[in-house]
Amino acid sequence: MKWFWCVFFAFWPILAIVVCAIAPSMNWWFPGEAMSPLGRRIDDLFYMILVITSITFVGTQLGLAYVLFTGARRTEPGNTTKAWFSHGSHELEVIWSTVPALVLLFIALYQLNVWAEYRIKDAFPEKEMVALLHRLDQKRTENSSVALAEVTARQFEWRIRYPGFDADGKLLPLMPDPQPTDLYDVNELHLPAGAPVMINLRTDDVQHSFFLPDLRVKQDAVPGLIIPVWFEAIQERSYQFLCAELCGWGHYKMGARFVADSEAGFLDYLRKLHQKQNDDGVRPESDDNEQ
Ligand SMILES: [Cu+2]
Repeated sequence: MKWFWCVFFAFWPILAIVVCAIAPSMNWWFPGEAMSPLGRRIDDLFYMILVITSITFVGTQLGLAYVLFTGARRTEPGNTTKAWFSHGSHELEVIWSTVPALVLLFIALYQLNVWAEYRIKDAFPEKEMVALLHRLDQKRTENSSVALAEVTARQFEWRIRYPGFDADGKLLPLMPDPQPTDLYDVNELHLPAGAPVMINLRTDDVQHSFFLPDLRVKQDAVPGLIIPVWFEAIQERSYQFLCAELCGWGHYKMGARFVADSEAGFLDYLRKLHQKQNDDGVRPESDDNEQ
């Protein structure tokens, strides 16, 4: 029976390692390659931590297997090795406290820059974002926001507000409060690809979470807060846009689309929204009717 338990406890870590090793080929891994430059750096951090934890895991499991099998062998009949008692080892305890502490400190310091760029507003690539707004020929004032859209989560949809156009057809900046010229859409977020873009994230009711898995962007939408979120899509295409917070019975309905357009395509999309929103549905009467 003792050999059964030895094999039993050695089997599960081996299975865990095998499952981890085949996970990428079975599609149990990331939802494809990261589609944003920051997402790639986040993946690199993930892999670095995975390597550290894998080495630790394999090491401790080998230690466990060694103790199990040698212990079981010493209870075999005919084995005269005497049991010995340990009162612990001060040196070992210092080592296994200091090494993990140093590893954690290293990870904490190593990821600081990525975290800052991702979350700290002062580290956002604001220059590049403003350059994009100039390319879009946006009418800018000194304090105008660099956000291109406001995304408001509510049970159970994503409401998107974009700035509209002035009388000359020039793109306006996004204002904190809704404007008569603003443009709206639901469950479809369009933004330019190939440059950092920022949105303002809000929620109307409970806590939701803005999640672009391909871009490795996830940010909670918290009642009462307006949270700036930036990202950069590498490719012009459509991406999954989900809610990652169980927000009520219709949580599953908050699957939406994020479409990364070319810069001209984005303006076209806004112009189409503008036309749609200003269309009263009345068609001019045809000449036949006039007669
Ligand atoms: Cu939600």
